[in-house]
Amino acid sequence: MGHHDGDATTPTPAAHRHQPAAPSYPPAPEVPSPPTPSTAGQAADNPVYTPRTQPGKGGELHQQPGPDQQVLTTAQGLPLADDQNSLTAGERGPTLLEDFALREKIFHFDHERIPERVVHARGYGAHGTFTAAEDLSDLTCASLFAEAGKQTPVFVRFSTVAGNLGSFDLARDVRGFAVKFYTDEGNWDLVGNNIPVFFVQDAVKFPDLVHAVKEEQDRGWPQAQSAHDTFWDFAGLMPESTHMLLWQMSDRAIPRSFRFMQGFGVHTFRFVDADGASTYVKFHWVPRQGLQSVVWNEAVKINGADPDFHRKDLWQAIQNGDLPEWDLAVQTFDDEFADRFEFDVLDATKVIPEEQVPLRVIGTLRLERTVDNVFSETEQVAFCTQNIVRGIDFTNDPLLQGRNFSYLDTQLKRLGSPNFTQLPINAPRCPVAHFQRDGHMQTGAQSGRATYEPNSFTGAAAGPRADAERGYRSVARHESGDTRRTRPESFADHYSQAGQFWRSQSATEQQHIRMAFVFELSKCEIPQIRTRVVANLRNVDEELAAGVADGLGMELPDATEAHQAPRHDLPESPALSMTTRAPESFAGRKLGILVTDGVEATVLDTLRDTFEQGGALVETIGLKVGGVTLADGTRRPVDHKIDGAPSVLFDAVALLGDGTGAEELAGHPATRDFVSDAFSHYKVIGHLPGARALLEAGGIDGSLDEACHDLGSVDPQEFLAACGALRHWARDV
Ligand code: HDD
Repeated sequence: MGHHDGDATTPTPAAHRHQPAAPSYPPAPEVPSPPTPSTAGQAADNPVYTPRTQPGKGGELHQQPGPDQQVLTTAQGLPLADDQNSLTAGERGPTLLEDFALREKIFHFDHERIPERVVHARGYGAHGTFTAAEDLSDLTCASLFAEAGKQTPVFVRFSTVAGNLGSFDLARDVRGFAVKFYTDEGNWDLVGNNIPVFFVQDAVKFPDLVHAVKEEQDRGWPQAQSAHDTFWDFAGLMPESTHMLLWQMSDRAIPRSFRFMQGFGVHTFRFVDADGASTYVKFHWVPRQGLQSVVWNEAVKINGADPDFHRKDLWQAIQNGDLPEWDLAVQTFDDEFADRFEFDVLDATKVIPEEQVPLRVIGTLRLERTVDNVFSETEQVAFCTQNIVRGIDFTNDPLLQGRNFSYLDTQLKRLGSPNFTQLPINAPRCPVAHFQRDGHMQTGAQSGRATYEPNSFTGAAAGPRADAERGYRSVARHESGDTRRTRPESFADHYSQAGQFWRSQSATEQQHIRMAFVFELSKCEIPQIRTRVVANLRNVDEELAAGVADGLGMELPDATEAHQAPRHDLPESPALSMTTRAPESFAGRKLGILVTDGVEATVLDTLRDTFEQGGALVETIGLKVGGVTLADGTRRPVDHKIDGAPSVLFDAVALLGDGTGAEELAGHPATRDFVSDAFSHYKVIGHLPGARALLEAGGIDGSLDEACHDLGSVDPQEFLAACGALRHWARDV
């Protein structure tokens, strides 16, 4: 007697031979036809369906179904009859191993993830163009700087450092600013940060630094935060990190957007001219949008309200055609300057103040296009500091030398094959000719018989051959000395520039730095860890150390004995303050309009038009996302429901309310937070007389100041101009 697994439907021989003609249950769901391409910004020339394996928007290879490719296939190209049901023995029977389509689909899914980056795991990228400003041949023979107006495609990836791939964007952290230039003589990767100095001087300390800042191994937290014992333990024991700590505690570590931050190559590099003569160079990215950050309390709330705040901001700006730009500027200097400069130019914990060596703008980067596929492009992009081009060379900075090993090594781990250079996002956009062969995932079928050079098979040139004239040549430099493991004395001053940075900040910036130290150290459970950091800070500035000790409620400890006595006479460097590069207008920033029933349509429309014409983004927020009923009885949808769009998501806010509509909205708890947060985050606020209930809900009706504008009497243009200022720091909150 046959055994059936709860199913009496033993297949008849006939059923073995024939698949049922009628579709099985459930049927393939009906789906709407593809959306029509949006006409906004770049999307206009980006049809939803592009032909299979045709170059994409940027020339990369794309595998997308074309309009003629309506049939779903396996990875082998086999058309599928059913993608809703596995192949089973009988209606309720076991799934068959024979189901190759099921196995292929699940097999591929099982292998979708690759290791995330050990640092800078969370990032966001975009394509753009670099345009050279001038012929730089007096300094470098790098082809991308050969003539004014020369354009080079680039891919940029911004990132946080400590957090995992799925962490939030507004962590207090350094931001990565990595740029891949696809030059006509090979790829140049300038892998920088938004802070010009680093925590440690020697690459050998990097794993320790990263272990200290990441989640603690015995508990698995905190995520994407430096505010914990192990980080501050390491920092306190490593006085060379002090300068960087000042930057990290500044508002630069909580940028408003990737678009509003500077970038730095950090190390001293070399420019090399056609004759082999070299000049030292430091690279700076200066945002044309200006510099802007958020305040800490805002950052904490943004992370809850919109953990993707930064990536969304970049995506939205580019989609709207508001293309962000950065000038690439250099500081160049010779050995004579290097010798007389107070610090060692090979020490990555030091800056060269702009007042001492001014910036020279040598080109502009513009981000123009978001990626088609975040994994293929942003995740698989492989930056390597060792990727340099003719005309650029390294220095002996020990941090840089170690990086040159680490990046190549890590790409093999992440991407799994030395052929990662063949991935479209990593492939050079110039001819490539070498005899590297085979390896996992080799995608090129390199032809010919000889796989070495010189050879007798590839013609008279026996090549491709190296070319002493056109090829890359390292700068000839004389090195000597005994092998040793010591840090040079010229790297020994760990505090003087930290003090210079501190003294160069505005009063508001200083206050934020002090508060950040207090916040972070308050999260340390071990008192000695706090004490050691404050003891180090006494070598930076007594007032800072006293303020932090006071904020922590602790006695001021004795100053740490410094290996080299700190100098307190370095002149202030205004360029170190964000205030000297503040945005000039509200362009590129976002106004949130809280709107209720009963508001005049013209008031709403004029405000929106004025801001949009001023280059700003405008979003509306109401009680219900379905919209509000305006005074003339028309319905207007809004972009957000009140609890989904707190004021932390906007640079300035307008409260457009009227009568019972305003009262109804004022009764919502999220409205109270919206208004009171906008005020306590020093934002410019516009309000209609009818919005009184909203001001009252936020508890600010009695505290209105000159940055709170009565939109009943103030012209929208004037309000727009007022919003151009960053924040109303003078506000008493
Ligand atoms: Fe690093 C990633 C920037 C020191 C080892 N680093 C990475 C990224 C940026 C930086 C922007 C992300 C690149 C991307 O978007 O894919 N790193 C810096 C800067 C440093 C620095 C500005 C100091 C001046 N890094 C540094 C040292 C080491 C590393 C000293 C190792 C000895 N960094 C790495 C890495 C990463 C990396 C492990 C992780 C993922 C990757 O490289 O591609 O190799």
